[in-house]
Amino acid sequence: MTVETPNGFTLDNSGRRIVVDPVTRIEGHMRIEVNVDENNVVRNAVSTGTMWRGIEVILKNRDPRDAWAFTERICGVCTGTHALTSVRAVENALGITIPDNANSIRNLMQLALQVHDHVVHFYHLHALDWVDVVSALSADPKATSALMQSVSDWSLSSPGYFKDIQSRLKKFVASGQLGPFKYGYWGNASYKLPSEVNLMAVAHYLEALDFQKEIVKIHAIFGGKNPHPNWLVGGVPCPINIDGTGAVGAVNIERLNMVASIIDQLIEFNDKVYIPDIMTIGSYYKDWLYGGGLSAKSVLAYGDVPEHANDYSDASLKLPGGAIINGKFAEVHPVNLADPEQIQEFVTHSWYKYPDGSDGLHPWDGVTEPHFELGPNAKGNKTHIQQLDEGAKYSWIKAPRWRGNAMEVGPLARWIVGYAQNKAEFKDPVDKLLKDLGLPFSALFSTLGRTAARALESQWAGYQMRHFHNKLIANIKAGDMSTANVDKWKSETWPKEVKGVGFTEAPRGALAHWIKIKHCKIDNYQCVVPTTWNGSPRDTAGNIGAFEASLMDTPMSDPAQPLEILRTIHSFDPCLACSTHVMSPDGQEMARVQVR
Ligand code: NFE
Ligand code: MG
Repeated sequence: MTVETPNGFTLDNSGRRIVVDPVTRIEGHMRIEVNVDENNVVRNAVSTGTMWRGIEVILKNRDPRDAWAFTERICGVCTGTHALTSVRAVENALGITIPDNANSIRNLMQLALQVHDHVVHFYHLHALDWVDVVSALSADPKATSALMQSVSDWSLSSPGYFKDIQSRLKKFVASGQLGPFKYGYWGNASYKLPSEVNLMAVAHYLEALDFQKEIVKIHAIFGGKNPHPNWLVGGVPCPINIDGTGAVGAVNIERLNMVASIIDQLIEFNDKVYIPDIMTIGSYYKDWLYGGGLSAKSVLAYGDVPEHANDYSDASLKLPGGAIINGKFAEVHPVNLADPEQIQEFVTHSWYKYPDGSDGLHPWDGVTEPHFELGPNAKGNKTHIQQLDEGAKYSWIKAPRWRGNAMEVGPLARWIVGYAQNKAEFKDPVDKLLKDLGLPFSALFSTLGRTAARALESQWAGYQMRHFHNKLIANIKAGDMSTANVDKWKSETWPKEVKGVGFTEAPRGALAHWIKIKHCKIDNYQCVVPTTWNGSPRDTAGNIGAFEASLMDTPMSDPAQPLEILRTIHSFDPCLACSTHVMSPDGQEMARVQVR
């Protein structure tokens, strides 16, 4: 049957159905189903979150000042970002301000997360969709060294170094215990890199694995630990004690110098490894420009990284906010999260129930009531679902919409918004990257574009970290040691009923929490997270979500090896732990790949 969606896609579910479950190298549990035509081109796509957690429900009646610690446990990957969003929501509700130092430290922590998450995503969750590890075994280490030295002056580039890496890889393969490399589709025709590029990328996979643990020390310095650093309503929970005396764990000059050194290292890694790898690998996949989906139509960002403490206006936010709909890039709409007309969540195709008569609900009035049922056309039984029924409820992810539109969020969305607003710091690197690769502007709206935007953002974030570190030092030198305002901590001063919203740009995209406080307790708490936007199922009107849209019209070289599906879905860096935050009670049996 063929269906036209309101957001401009033609869905045809008459061809062969292919099920990928679970999708691996992501956080959480997800399943993708597609129908392919006789040429193995995707003509219908169904994306579903297969777990339920219920954090929003757990928060009811708790102290709003504790909400950050619960919401932070939504995820250990985008660690800290839910806590930051939560303290901002409570501060917004209660009119609490934070000191300048706290703003710089929060930005340093959030930007450190961006770099850590983007580096780990590219090398450890996504690169193997493009890089054939087995092919690296046949590379010439000398030629690999020459290649590396032609693209970067990174110090780890000698023939001996690559020979060593290759020997380690050979031993690993000979042991038969392939670990994370076990289920790759090695040798698939969609892998296009010469052996030397594969070996270079494998070396960087290992280097990034080592390096990522350095980045998170920034969280440990300011927040006590990682994952799940500590946060505080009204500031940050770390005193500054510059001469090293006083409180145990206080931030002193030695710690601040360590942060500066990690920032220098991550800037160098971005400049000399991550960006050159994107350019080198990208140059072999210039023809693979699928997966654009909603990016060319409707993108959304809330903005983040305030230059000035307590100023969340567009003028202060260094990451841009705005909404673009139906490909009209000349018009970037302002986003108001408090406006019930703008953001609504739909559950027509999600395993939840709304009170009678309601359709889309604004998060302040949001309801999280699980309601698992399979549609009449789902095939299989309760323990082994062979096929979901996308005409009915089919996901634990709700369907958020901006003015009724399905939106893509994430690094690419942010960079498109910045580009559309003519901001040089976003426009120039995109133009340069496209020019260097010899690609047209339209190439940005693709799986590759999404992956490249993330790398550009990692680079951008490193320089912003240097800026906020300098700002922090200057402020301390000027005599300001304050890191928290606790003047409004006395709940007797709070209004009886009040509500607030806090937002951030998490690594995967726009994130907001809405809170309603009644008699000093949480009355309602709703999180709408990046993967809820991107991984959303159909809504009441029939609009498909960003993951689903991105898979449409993609040709597959071998549907029994759904590498193309993984490439595109991984380019969003999905996190189902975040998006469902709320498993099938029966626990569905998980097949790796089923092709019928
Ligand atoms: Ni669990 Fe998260 C991010 C949030 S979800 S990773 O980034 O918020 O998409
Ligand atoms: Mg939610």
